[in-house]
Amino acid sequence: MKIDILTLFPEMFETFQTSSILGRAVENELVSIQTHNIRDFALNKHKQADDYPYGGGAGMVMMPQPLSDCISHVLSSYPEEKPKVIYLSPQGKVLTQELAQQFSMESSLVLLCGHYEGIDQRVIDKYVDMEISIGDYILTGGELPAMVLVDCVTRLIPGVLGSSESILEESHSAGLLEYPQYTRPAVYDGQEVPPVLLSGNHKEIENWRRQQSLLNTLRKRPDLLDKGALSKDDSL
Ligand code: 4FD
Repeated sequence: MKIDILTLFPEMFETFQTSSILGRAVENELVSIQTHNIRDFALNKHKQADDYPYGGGAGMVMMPQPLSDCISHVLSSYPEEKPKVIYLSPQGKVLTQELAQQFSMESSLVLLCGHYEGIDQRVIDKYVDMEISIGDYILTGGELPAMVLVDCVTRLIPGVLGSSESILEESHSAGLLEYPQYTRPAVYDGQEVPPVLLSGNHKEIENWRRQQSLLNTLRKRPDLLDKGALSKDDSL
């Protein structure tokens, strides 16, 4: 997958795309990330990319010209299938695992990161296919939301996760919270690992984990149980 990110702060994406699982995915060419500095498209001599809002009010608005020219430049590198243009904004549809799954099937994505009070509405009207929010809170810019989207979409691309990080098991517990995890030693600071996990009985372990997932979900996120996560054999 090819991902273009349009931002006033491309440096924020440097460690992000060279670290951890995403760094490895980039290295293995399963994903490529290009950042574009919107300021490079400003024509005025101060390289200004924001201006005061018409009608008055607090804050600044990103000007249409530098952003439009940056988007046109990026889209012109796709002569065939045009990628979805996604604007990260508090007004967007809230990102879910299901949406991330849909995005992971795309061959390319273009992400617009707004700053200040956002971007001129005419750019949204002309170019944006989808507005996405990562939750009901306000940040200083769309860069962190863009990273969240890239991270959760990238890990769904086949080959990005190794077998030990597999997402296969996640479908088993779809819509539920995870069961608790333990690693060595078997006794730590006087606290024991649940004995069933040391039993070697795979059926028993699977049943225990399902029960723990259900209990976790009931206690912490009961709202999820209404959304079709329960199967006919579950009982609490
Ligand atoms: N909840 C989110 C996205 C961006 C953001 C911005 C308009 C402000 C939160 C457009 C206003 C972008 C989110 C930048 N804050 N701040 O996903």
